[in-house]
Amino acid sequence: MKQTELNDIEEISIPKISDPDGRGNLAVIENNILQYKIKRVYYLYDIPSDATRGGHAHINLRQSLIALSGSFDVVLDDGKERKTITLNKPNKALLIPTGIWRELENFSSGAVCLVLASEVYDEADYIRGYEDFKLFKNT
Ligand code: T46
Repeated sequence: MKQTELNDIEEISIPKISDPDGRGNLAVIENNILQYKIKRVYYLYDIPSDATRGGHAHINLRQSLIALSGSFDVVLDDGKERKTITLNKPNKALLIPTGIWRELENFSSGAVCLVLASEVYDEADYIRGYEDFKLFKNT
């Protein structure tokens, strides 16, 4: 399996249609812009501002995170380096490949995180311990 790194994380612009009559925006995900078939959709909401979600990596799962409403920070770690990306636009998707540790924090009031996943839920796909993740990455 390819050893992924922070450079493999992509921020994808979701095509947006602004209504010419002032009725707002419509964003559409189609034509394989996420580069995988979506097998599962879930979302995080009503998250206390001091809560952290995530805190794990995936072996086979790829998924894209979208701040449908509000904002939150995504801390990303490839075993060597860390970076933080703030999501706050409903037409931006953060595509996280396999083998990247992620933590979601600093949720604003009313934030909703939509997740479009490449696989159905499988607990066996999770690496939930950071030391196990370092072993997995051999770093
Ligand atoms: C990720 C971040 C952004 C299910 O039964 N089905 C599901 O599809 C999911 C995602 C979770 N669950 C169960 C498993 C746990 O008993 O829901 C409970 C909470 O799951 P977890 O602690 O993994 O939730 P988060 O928000 O920390 O992580 C989730 C995803 O699991 C993860 O892949 O990247 O959202």
